[in-house]
Amino acid sequence: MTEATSFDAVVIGAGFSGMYMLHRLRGLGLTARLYEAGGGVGGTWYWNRYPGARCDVESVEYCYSFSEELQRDWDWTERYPSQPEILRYAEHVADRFDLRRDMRFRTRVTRAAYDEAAARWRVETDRGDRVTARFVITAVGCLSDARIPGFPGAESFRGESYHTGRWPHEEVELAGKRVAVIGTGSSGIQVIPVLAELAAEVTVFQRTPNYTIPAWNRPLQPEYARWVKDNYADIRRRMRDSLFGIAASFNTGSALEASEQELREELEARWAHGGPGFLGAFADTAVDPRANELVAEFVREKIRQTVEDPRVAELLSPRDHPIGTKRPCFDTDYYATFNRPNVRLVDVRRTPIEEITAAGPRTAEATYEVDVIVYATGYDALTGALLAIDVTGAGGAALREKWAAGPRTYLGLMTAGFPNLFTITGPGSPSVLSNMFVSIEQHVDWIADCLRHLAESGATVIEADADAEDAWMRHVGEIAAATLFPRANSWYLGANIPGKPRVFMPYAGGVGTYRAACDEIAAKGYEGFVMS
Ligand code: N01
Repeated sequence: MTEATSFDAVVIGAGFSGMYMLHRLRGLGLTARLYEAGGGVGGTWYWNRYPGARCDVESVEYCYSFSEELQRDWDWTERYPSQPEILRYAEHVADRFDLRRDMRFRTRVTRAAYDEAAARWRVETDRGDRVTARFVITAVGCLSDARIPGFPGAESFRGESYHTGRWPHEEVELAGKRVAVIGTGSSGIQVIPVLAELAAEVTVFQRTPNYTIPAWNRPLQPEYARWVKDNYADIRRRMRDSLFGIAASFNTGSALEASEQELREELEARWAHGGPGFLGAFADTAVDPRANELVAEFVREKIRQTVEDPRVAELLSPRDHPIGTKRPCFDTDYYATFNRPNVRLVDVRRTPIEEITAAGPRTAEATYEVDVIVYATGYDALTGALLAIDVTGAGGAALREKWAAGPRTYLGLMTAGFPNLFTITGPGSPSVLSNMFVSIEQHVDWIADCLRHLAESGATVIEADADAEDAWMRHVGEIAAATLFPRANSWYLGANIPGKPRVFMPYAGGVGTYRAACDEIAAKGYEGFVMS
């Protein structure tokens, strides 16, 4: 049988967004082809196999809600799900909904060009596929374009090097080895304590210290899991209406108005509970630098209490950005790891890595001889994976050019000039500021409803209106400007990628508010979109 080359929709990416999108497209009776660069489903969780990789949203909240049977049948085993368990879940979903038959793995979409005359997208892949589709839906992930800084000499290193986001599928032998870890974001903070257990020596190259809150991971108690399942409807509703898509309670009170005792009690209680709820202690920490400093200092005090060497404790203490303005980290034994005799910390803010020699990283002060280099150096976030595809819209306009000064979207769902192209959790939507499952399901459901509306109204093309997009981008910018987010050099702003425009990319108004805006726009006949 010859392969079909014409579809209603092409979906790019087999992570949790692409999988659910494919399922919804089928439910609408549409034909679809899904391309995936990796060798299996799971997206982030297919690639991020580094030791200690674990989600920091609670397992019972980091999963689909669209199928009552699925959420009843699946049993999580830990408070926070490990990467292997999340990958098993992704594979279970693919099997359960028979998704793989429309997927093509190890196939990277290289080009998507809109043919105005035909009102269809022409899609090409690195394996020579040439297909057309009415709609293209990108589900390429927000943190999927792994980046290693261009250190001179990196290729001359005679040991092994790995990026956390491209970790090998085979076991990496670490026993007895000397390991360098470059980067102390979420990935570094998760991998370092585990490497310290496995390897002979770990040298951590830190440029910017991060605030990290204990995760207090533990086995999931069966009674609690049962309670969650019995109360899912209410829990999911709370998550959808929340700021960040999680059920943890976020207080509305002010840190500045709290007495010293109230402040300490609230922070201690949230520290003891662990996880993302810590930042929900006081509402003004996100907007008021003085309130923020009270919480930041509480964390620094914890660091001083944990880390035995005061010099190391000070080096680990963040002072250059308010807490919560970079993606918060959640850890298992991160600070205590620096008390181990086989772990040392190198401050590359003071002495940057000048090159990677055959023996290992060299700073102005020393060459560090190692057997393995682990790059926990992050991603070209939110736009990298999408702009890696040569996307051209109406009139042959290139997306890379349109977004040269920063991404521009309407609701993070579409970008003007690119008809019938949808972006799941695109820039301009809450995406990375939320539990991704909540944002993914909301986007996929919104897109599916929109496609049904198009079919019912006899239209075949939908496009964001340029004025609506401008207004939305202003709104996204205003909300970010009212917070402390712009004060950090974070990947939210593209600050980690040399030359990337400094634009705060996600929508910071919360998933509940955002959902209401999307629903209202749909209810008004897709206001701000043009259909033909
Ligand atoms: O990447 P990052 P990540 N020289 O960009 C350093 C999600 N995630 O992979 O801060 C020296 O945060 C860089 O230093 P600086 C989560 O959303 C989730 O850790 O730029 N250092 C920083 O320390 C997260 O935010 C989970 O000064 C250099 C580090 O590399 C996102 O993914 C787990 C350098 C990069 O940190 C990305 O996290 C993991 C250089 N030239 C990831 N260049 C969970 O759910 C960069 N660095 C648990």
